[in-house]
Amino acid sequence: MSSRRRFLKKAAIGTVGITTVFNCDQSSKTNKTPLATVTSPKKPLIISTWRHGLAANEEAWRQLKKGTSALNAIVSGVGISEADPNVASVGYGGLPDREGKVTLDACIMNHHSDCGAVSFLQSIKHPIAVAQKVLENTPHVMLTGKGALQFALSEGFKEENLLTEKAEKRWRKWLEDSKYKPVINIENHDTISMLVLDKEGNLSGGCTTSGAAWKMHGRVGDSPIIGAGLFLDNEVGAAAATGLGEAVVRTAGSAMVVELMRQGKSPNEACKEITERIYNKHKNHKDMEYLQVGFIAVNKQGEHGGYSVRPGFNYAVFDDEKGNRMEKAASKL
Ligand code: SD4
Repeated sequence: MSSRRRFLKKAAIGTVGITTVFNCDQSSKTNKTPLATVTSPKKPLIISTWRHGLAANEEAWRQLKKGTSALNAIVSGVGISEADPNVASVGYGGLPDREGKVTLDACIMNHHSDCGAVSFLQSIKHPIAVAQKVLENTPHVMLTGKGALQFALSEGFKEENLLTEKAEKRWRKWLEDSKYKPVINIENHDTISMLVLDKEGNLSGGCTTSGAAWKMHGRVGDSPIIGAGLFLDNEVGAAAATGLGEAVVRTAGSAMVVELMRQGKSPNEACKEITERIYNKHKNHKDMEYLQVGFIAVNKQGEHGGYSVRPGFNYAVFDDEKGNRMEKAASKL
């Protein structure tokens, strides 16, 4: 037998050996988690960023229980925040850019890793629903600006004014000295990211925002970028971000959280490690002064977690056992 064939044979025997060890539950001989001790997943489970995540969870849960697909449940759930004029960071009522324009970013991803996104979209109240149409009805993953609007109109969405009187008033006030200084997000009204583990144990997620208030016209944050604002791998887990998008894009935040879960970290540990990495990378950065980033994550076992740079971040969790409630995330500072 050639040495190469002998090597392959040995490798194959090795693999069978590991499988046998697992089947006999003698896993202490390996450092992998034995299948037998994986707790049965809590499902369905929904987690969403910030306090307005409670209302979003409520609606998504109602949809899931009716048998609606996870993706449709996400669109309906975060659609509550998009339509709420009192949520100043998502959809209708969102704070505008420097020019007084409300520009929206959103993305959605299913358990097959299919995704759809829109960025710099104006005049459409439900960007998450347009992102879903990008996923379903185009060969692409992201449409932006005018092209995204054109596509939305072709799908039957209607243009409307998204700048509420209240948001316009705040913009006019800001114009008085026009200082660009992102406000650290501690007031529980921010980008909504939602992660779902459905009753089949499949993961999906969505993220929608009006982005940073007073941003430059044309600025796109992390929220529509798969890997930054949202990422999932149905074999491992899902993660999503809120906060200063530039910092999340620089570090491929959500994708990194999922990778750490793949390596065996819990959702909490994974969120903490990536948040700390972002903090360390920004320690001497001009953005440090207003750096706030928070992550939420869920794994296939239905464990969830969250962590942020600064205190104040929380997320809404809905499961059968405890219903809909807020969880406080720990923070670095
Ligand atoms: C952005 N990440 O556009 C969004 C804004 C946000 O919490 O999440 N604020 O940068």
